[in-house]
Amino acid sequence: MNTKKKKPIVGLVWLTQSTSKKLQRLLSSNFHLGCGYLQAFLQQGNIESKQYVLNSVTPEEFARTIIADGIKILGFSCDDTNYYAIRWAALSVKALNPHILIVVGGLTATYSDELVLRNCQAVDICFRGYSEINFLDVVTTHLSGQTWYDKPAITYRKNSEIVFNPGVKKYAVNNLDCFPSPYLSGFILGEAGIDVGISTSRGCVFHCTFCNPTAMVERSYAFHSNERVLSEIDFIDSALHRSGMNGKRIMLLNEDIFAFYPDRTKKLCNLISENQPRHILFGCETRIEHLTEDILQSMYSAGFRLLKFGLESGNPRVLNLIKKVRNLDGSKDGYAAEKDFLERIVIVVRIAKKIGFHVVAGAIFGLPGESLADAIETLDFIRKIDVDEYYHNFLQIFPGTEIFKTHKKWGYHFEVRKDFYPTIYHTYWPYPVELVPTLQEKLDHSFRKINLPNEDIFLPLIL
Ligand code: B12
Ligand code: SF4
Repeated sequence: MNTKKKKPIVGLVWLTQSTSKKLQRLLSSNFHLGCGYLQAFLQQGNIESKQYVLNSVTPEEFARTIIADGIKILGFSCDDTNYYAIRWAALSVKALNPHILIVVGGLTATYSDELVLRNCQAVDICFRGYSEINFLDVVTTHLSGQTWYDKPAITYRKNSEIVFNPGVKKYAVNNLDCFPSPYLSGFILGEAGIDVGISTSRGCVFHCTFCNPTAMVERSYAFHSNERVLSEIDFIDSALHRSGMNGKRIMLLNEDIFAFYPDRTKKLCNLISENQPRHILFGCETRIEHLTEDILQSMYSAGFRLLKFGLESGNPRVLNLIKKVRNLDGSKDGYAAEKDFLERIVIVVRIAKKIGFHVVAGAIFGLPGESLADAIETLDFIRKIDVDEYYHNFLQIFPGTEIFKTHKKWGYHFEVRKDFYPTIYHTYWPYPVELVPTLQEKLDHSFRKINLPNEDIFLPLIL
């Protein structure tokens, strides 16, 4: 039997925001869960791939590494904050070898496909949506010397025209296990799992007008099986144990609404409790309004300590305008559902804190229909519910969202930034959001040490 490992033919890169000054043009990258999923699926088609983890290299050094490795197809995971760096890297690679096929995937490739292809001649294809199946299809077709022009859910340049091939973005519900695990397939090291995190589900069924991940899957939701989740946790925990790690750290679940389906949450948490990991505690982002004491207890017993939720606003009218709670006009019933949502938040935060969770709320300012007074009402609400920490963002309008289409009606203005740095789009808000004060005492501090009874935990980077 020939046990020699084949050389990778596909390279995947997730460039992280550079900490260097813009003009230094240095590239760094890290393991990316989505790229790990792509690798694991490529392996099923006998395609070898490599994920590049880099630290402050120049685009030219990066390009030389790619060429030296003999990579034939190079894929970048693209969000609005790393596109400028992808352009440096892609142009450098094409300058050394114009025959390497360069593709981008992820949210920005999905929604800013035309903009990316017009702006950067070095990018050949944008993959739209979750891409395991489509990527393998294009890769095998390309490597066999055939044309991929008719493949679904891609956008590409043909001569000077941009061609948009329609395609299904949804995946079969409850069938996420058809995508093999990046960990169990050996593409992300077990020890790295504590920083990279795992994903037990994909998608979200809500209609928040500012959110593009939910639009990417047409508001559907799918799970991995409990068995698969337990195997990944065990794999990561064993690797941490072998590495000699002491104590426990929080690992984040990389999904939008982990605890949304109570029966599933409870069952999964009970199974984790039966076989407690030695080194892993969990943090998740989720909607919390439906959580009961019973479910929160199950989560805590399983090792969940960090509970993060998007409040967005403490004002019922604004909550209705952004469709956080429902996709109906709330003015007809005096915003009853939104008021109920806020009341539930008060109750659930109280219970979660009593149980021992570290509770973090996220707010967004500059929301449609919001005034400075409404923003201050949100801060008052956050103070009232007494979360452990909060963070706030100013609304950034992303393509693919409802607000991207209706922004003029609400008095927003946005532009594509010159040089696309540090993000592609910049939003200008209808009121001066910089006047929104901060609750200094409750600011979110990534990596801050938190004190939980009998435990000593460092929070990982939180979104
Ligand atoms: C986990 C996560 C992180 C982790 C990443 C951990 C890791 N190492 O993998 C951490 C915490 C580090 C992180 C950081 C940031 N994140 Co983040 N993150 C997420 C989150 C919650 C889940 C992503 C995930 O793992 N999904 C599961 C995997 C399987 O799916 P996936 O990554 O989408 O990949 C699939 C497809 O997109 C596609 N695909 C992706 N890449 C590629 C590449 C190729 C070549 C192809 C063909 C296909 C393809 O195929 C993949 C497999 O199906 C998303 C929310 C979301 N639902 O997407 C936000 C999200 C992507 N993050 C976001 C942001 C803003 C950030 C930060 C900029 C935050 C900040 N201010 O610092 C940073 C910096 C990112 C950077 N480039 O430096 C935004 C992006 C907004 C936008 N529209 O661009 C999101 C959507 C959250 C939000 N709702 O605002 N993030
Ligand atoms: S903001 Fe959260 S709840 Fe709203 S649609 Fe996006 S993922 Fe779903």
